[in-house]
Amino acid sequence: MEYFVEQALSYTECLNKIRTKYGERVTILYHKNIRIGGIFGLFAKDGVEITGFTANNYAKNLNVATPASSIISSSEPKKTLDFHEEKKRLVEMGNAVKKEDPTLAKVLEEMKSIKEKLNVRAGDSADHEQDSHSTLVRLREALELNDFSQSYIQNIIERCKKEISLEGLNNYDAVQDKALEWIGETILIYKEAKIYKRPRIMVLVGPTGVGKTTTIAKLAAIYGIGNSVKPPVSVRMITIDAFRIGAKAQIEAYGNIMELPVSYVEDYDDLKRTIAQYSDEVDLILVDTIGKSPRDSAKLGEMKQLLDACGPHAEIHLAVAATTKSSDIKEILRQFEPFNYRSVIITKLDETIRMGNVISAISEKGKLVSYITDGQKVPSDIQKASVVRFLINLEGFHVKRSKIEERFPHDDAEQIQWRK
Ligand SMILES: Nc1nc2c(ncn2[C@@H]2O[C@H](COP(=O)(O)OP(=O)(O)OP(=O)(O)O)[C@@H](O)[C@H]2O)c(=O)[nH]1
Ligand SMILES: [Mg+2]
Repeated sequence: MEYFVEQALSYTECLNKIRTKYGERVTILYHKNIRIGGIFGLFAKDGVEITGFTANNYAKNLNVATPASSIISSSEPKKTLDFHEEKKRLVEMGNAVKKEDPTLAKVLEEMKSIKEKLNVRAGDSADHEQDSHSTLVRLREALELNDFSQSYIQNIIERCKKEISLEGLNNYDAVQDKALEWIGETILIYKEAKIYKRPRIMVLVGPTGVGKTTTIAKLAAIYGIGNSVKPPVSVRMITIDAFRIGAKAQIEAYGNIMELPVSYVEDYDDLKRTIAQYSDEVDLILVDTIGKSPRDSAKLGEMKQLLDACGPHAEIHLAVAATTKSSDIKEILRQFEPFNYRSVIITKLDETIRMGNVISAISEKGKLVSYITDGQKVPSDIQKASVVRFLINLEGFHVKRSKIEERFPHDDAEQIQWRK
């Protein structure tokens, strides 16, 4: 097969030229009117250009008659077409095009890539259309207002695009309700065991000044005083923070108010001995620690070794202030990982109206939240963490409380029984 492009002053003249040059069995692809001759665009005449290919090889290879409409003339008899034969030959022909006419093959490749690009653009523009939908723009703004991390926001937006139709996006309230539900699903709540091996040991670790000691005092009160669903249990407080000025006085003051003894320990052996001594007489031991910078891994390592004295059943909980930046919270969650903490206690919720930073970090790291504290008052400013509490605090969201409570029921009856 050979492609040709021939020009002449008329169509008939061009056809005759082609017949003379290539014979009768040629296939015409297309013709167009052109200007022929002249110098610098002057004196040119109207003419015709015909593009086609010689059909001899094609017909010979196929062993069938080339369609009459495109062949100028054919003297050979037509043969019956076998389907499989033809398929095979068409494939061969395609390969022949590639081999014999690299220019045509290149043009085909080029067309293919343009087609692909057009398809991608079509996809892009549909995506863009959804992205710029007023509901998603508004939702993104509401999430940003609450300090959610960009990756968290992106996940919510992508989920909206995937799970809500374009028509559905027109209903902002419904989309917002869905988004709230999805946010709620990412908040994992720590569930207390129903039965603990006595004594239950709770240790609080965390960065400096987040409210560990205050929270220890609040916990001591919750468990020591008890409430309508939880009978009081016998509590002791231990601190390994007795040497900093004021630290001892602070926890001692709480101990005195609640009439709960406080012990001071210096090292591993001391801690082990004190716990062993309390084991027979108390239900709950609360251990307060010295705040550590998450960047000081040497000091964190030392404290980890000391806390090993609490034994394998001790529950370590990490206290983090709600006022911390999302990226810093993630770093804290990571640096305290060697302590194998069971939950995160979010403190100082009263000091911020934005909780997206906390929600993003804990959910992206898959951590459970046990308590939230929202004030300096001991013991009242502490609550068991609940999804509802996080969601109703969100700024710029119209939260239907009853709907949220129904979706994320809070287990008020959660009660701790002590195994003697
Ligand atoms: N607003 C507010 N302040 C709190 C909360 N919890 C603790 N605080 C205050 O935060 C300050 C530090 O509290 P601490 O309990 O001493 O903090 P800490 O983590 O033990 O500090 P270090 O032992 O120095 O690491 C105190 O002034 C507390 O009254 C809270 O939930 N909200
Ligand atoms: Mg302290």
